[in-house]
Amino acid sequence: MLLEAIYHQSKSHYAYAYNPTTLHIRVRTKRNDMDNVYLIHGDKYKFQPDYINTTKMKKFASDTLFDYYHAEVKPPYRRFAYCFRFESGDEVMHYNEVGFQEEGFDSKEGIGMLDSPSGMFEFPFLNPIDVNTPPEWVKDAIFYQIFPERFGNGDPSLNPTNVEPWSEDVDPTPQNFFGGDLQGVIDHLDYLVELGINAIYFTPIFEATTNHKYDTIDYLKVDPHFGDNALAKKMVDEAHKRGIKIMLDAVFNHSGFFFPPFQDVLKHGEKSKYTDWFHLREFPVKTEPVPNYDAFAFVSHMPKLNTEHPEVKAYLLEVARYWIEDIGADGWRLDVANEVDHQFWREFRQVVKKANPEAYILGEVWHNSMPWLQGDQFDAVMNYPVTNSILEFFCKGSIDAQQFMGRLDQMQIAYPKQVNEVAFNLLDSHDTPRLLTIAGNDKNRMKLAATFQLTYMGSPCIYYGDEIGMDGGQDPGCRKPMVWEENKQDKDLFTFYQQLISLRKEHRALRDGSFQFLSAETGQRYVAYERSDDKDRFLIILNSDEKEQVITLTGVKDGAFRDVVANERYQVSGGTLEVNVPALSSLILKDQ
Ligand code: ARE
Repeated sequence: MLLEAIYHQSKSHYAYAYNPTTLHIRVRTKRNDMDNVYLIHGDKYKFQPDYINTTKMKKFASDTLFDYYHAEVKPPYRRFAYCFRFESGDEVMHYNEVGFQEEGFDSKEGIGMLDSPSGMFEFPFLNPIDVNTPPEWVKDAIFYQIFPERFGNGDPSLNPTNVEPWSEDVDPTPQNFFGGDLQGVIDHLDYLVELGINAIYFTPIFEATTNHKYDTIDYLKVDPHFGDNALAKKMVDEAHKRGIKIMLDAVFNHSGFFFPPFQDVLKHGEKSKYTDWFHLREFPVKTEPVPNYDAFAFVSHMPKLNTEHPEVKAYLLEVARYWIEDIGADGWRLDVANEVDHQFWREFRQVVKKANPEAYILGEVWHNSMPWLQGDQFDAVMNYPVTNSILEFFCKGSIDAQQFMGRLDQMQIAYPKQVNEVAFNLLDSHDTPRLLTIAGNDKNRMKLAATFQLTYMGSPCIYYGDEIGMDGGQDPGCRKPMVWEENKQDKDLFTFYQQLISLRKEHRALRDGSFQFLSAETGQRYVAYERSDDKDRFLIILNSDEKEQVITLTGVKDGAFRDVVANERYQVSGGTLEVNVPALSSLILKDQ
């Protein structure tokens, strides 16, 4: 037993409230080290032998070095004291906050380390207000990301000057405009209904100079090239009528160069009443050769806002409230979320959840984000670590099945379960090359990645145009205008997405059912996993290898299954299923 590998931390992603009555407790051990792991628990004010319970923990995740065990408990008095018992061969070890010892409460020496709760780990009290409770609807959401300048041109009278022809043959550049607007989105809402998505994530729609609008001038006004606030309200209402939620982009880390307070600073220097709105280092304020004020990266036209300043805070919090309460948006995606102070986000959450308790707060953080996910700031983050694992396994072939499983399991353990249930699982975005391009233009690889994404937990997001075969490299290449000519759309891909989306919508098991790998072996290029709830059971096998594979799954619960595409019958008996899966293809089996 390798004691050095054992890890637990109370009131963290290793011990958290899943809901107002349930605690989740996790512990880490060396991979394949333990035969059994138990949680020994009781009330912290009555931690006596007769009142102590033992719950067997389940191994629920593994990565290259470690196994992770999990138990769910419902402490009757909402207070909780606990320790662990590990069994490996003849060895037995107990572990509490003080450390390790062999004897437990049943030892001949007496109740040993369990006779007093003083050495125990504790979850002191389960207070409902502290529980991270993301909105329920997000579990069912299938997002579609729209970059508004490039989705549809519904009102040419709003076109910027020198607008390019709406054609995928014209290269998008950092500067050019194609004329997309909000009317263009309204005009195509029925297309999105046909595809099946039920939520839209918009990159910024507020007044700004650039085509991407991340350089805000006025946070309370729709960009005049996109329409006006009344049209935004109409778009939200039209979307809601069709069962589609709307999430907007909050760019609160920085403003644009032409944000009036920043212009005031440029004009009046030290005398400006807005000097504290930014992080200015010296006067006069200079943009060249590098800005002498804090900015997004080194981008001079994006001065960083001082979100600790009461006036800045009041202004931005009113923005946060306005678009949710008055316009009816259902959520905020927070740009450069990890560079804004935590206190600002805490107050932001209060304002947004007051305006609409069901609003979704999604942080743009590309890394492990636990400090923002404790229930007082974000509901979830853009899940780029999962994105990268999916792309590396299915599109690039740079990791094997076992590494893939380990990487995904690491994200399972990294966050509380309720966060993973609403994690924003994208495969590409306006900041990355398109999925088809990452897949080396191999549609089969793209389909495998999308199949995994749409049968995995979390909220999948499809970047506009992926569903009809659009390609494109890194920004700005990934921002071509949407292809609307039917003869140029890849209909096969559209139908593929449509069918998968509808399968996910029909079966809750594919959304927040349990997820269990059945096969993810070292050196292999295929994976198999089971998704199930009390109604349905799916066995999904994805072969990312260039060769056909004969795959034998063992330890599967017996039953009759049908292939959801070809409708062929499969039987699991004696816990075994043998299937032939052609190169670069998938098999989705549903129980009968
Ligand atoms: C423009 C050019 C780029 C050029 C850049 C810098 O297009 O080619 O590299 O300028 O000069 C917006 C526009 C971009 C624009 C940018 C600056 O959409 O087109 O780029 O403004 O004018 C990090 C941040 C993350 C950020 C990404 C891009 O942490 O917040 O970089 N994403 C958001 C939005 C962007 C937006 C901005 C921020 C600014 O989604 O669209 O850009 O408002 C690693 C790091 C991450 C890093 C990630 C990507 O994993 O860990 O921190 O994200 O790579 O680089």
